[in-house]
Amino acid sequence: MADLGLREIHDYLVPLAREAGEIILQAAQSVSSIVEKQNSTDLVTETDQYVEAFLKNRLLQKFPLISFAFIGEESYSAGVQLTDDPTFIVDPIDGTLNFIHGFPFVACSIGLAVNKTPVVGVVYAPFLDKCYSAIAGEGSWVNEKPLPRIKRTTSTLQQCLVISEFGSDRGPKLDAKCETLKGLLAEKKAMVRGVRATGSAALNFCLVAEGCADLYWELGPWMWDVCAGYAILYEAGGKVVDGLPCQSFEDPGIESRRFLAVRGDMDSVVKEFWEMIQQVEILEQK
Ligand code: LIP
Repeated sequence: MADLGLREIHDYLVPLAREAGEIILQAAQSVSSIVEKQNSTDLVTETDQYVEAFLKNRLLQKFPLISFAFIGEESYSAGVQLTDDPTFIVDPIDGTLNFIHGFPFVACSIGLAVNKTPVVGVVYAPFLDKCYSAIAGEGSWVNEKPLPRIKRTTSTLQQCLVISEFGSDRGPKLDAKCETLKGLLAEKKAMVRGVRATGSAALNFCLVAEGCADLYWELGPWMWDVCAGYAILYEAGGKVVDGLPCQSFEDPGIESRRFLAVRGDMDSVVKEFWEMIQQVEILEQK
């Protein structure tokens, strides 16, 4: 991996993400061309497409000698497979709905995966001017300052601040998610301290990495929503387990679309969380 020059790639991606952030900030002044994808909560704008094309061109121009694949949210078409080859995985605007409304949890997320494992990640939130980044084996940073390695872990679910999202699924899956969240908020035996939703999966990973939240649970995000955040979380000492009850605490991988991101070794809390999940058979459906 070292011969890929991960440091050089990281150092190129940080200012590139900031440049993309500038485009996003400018465009936010008059958002136009909002198009529905799956439904009226799953949206795309001209800016998403513009920023993705900008990033793709710049990445492929900069690294022409190494054969990188590219997967981006807006140019992805069903059937494209993530392979073991080095692949840039990009969400030009994670939190598109927030972008449209001016809710500040918006991020440009650029990850590099090798063997399907995130090895470099940059998540830049232009409205907050926060840039999270990481290189596998070298550390993680926020605004270029080292992100302290996670020390405090919680031993019970009751002590946790949880992040979750409703996503764009409607119908029985949304009901099952809501039932689960209701249990987390109301059940006396495992009542968490609170549940938050930012609307950006990439930033949710960073918030757990930074220690602002203990758990992030979401079923549905795609690899571009999570790839960069994964690298940042792992380098800060956190990890990802299956978002649905499972026999092992193994990482389900960035393509799984079922994530429970935690601050380090919290296996007993993970078990408690899994027990709280309602209507698992509905949530398991693809
Ligand atoms: C969004 C995620 C968010 C999730 C949404 C959506 P987008 O990404 O980051 O957490 O709940 O369903 O996937 O579409 O704004 O890039």
